[in-house]
Amino acid sequence: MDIPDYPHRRHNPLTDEWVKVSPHRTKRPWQGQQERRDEEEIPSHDPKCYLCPGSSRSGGVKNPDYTSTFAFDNDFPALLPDTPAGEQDASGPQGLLKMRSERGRCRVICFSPRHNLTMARMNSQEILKVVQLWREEYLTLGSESYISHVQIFENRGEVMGCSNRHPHGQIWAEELIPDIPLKELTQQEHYYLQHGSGMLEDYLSYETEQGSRMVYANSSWAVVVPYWATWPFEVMVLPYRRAASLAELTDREQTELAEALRVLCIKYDNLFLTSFPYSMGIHQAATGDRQFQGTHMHLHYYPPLLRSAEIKKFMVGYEMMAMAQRDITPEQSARRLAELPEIHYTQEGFHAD
Ligand code: H2U
Ligand code: ZN
Repeated sequence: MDIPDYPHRRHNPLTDEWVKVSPHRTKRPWQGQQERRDEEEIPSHDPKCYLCPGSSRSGGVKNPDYTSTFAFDNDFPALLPDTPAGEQDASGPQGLLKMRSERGRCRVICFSPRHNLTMARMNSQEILKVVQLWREEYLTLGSESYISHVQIFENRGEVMGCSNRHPHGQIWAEELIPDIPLKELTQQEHYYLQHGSGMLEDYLSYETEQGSRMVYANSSWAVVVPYWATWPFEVMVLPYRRAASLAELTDREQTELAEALRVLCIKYDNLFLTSFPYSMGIHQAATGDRQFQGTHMHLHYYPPLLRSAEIKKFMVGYEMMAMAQRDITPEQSARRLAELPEIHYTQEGFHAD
């Protein structure tokens, strides 16, 4: 019996959760002609956009006339640096109800002064500036004594609830390590203590040799559809060397990360000939006293699209109540992404097969 052809579940060793795979439900999920969706003309500068150079933001602060990247404190931060410390001893029956105050800082980072760009249409040099900014922000925020974790993320596209199309991301730096990174750091440390090597290092060696889930690689980075991927076209971007954080990346690794992200974002746009939505997040070393062994930094990309620019995978019903589920297998997704051209569909020289 060939398990991958039948309904099965796969284990995610980073989170210790399972995902259900139902490959029989979609033999050919990408059959049918794609409609090329040319974006309506979007200006490179929008005076009404609060992220554009020279614009006024809520609260009246004016953005500088920045020419590359730009970071600022979020005007509507979810966390505040000066919240008084406090832990309310568990109350309620058997101490069931717990509460803690939490301090932190929220930042917004603009990837480019150009309102109508996305990473898929930025060049490697421009993307490198974003990588360098992520790294600086991680170092600066992480060096604050009370900050234990720096979450860098990007929420792209209207279907993801992104409020503004200007290319940007966010950073939430906080006192306590959030649940998902904490789980991944703990799982990696357990593996390291048990085996004496990094979980993702070993995993990547296996994937490189095995090949069926590789999307792209250069000499420092790989883009892989994880064996345990949940979202239809989810990928993980990770360095071959077990760098714990952006802080540890060499110049060459930073340059090659920019190139890997450029190619990935182009492939994503080419998949459904649309500006591809996703949530991206960087998982890396915690920045507080508690350090975890075996940490291998990586980026997760979770795109919601399933079959076209309009047809999206919903994580509802069974997924909300029981566990994650997917139809198309990670191997099918990886093959599809790997075969896509590295020239953007709006550029001359693009050929869809
Ligand atoms: P999203 O599009 O990913 O939601 O990010 C936009 C962020 O920008 C959001 O967190 C902030 C919002 O709080 N913002 C400002 O900091 N200043 C503004 O003038 C408007 C929006
Ligand atoms: Zn703008």
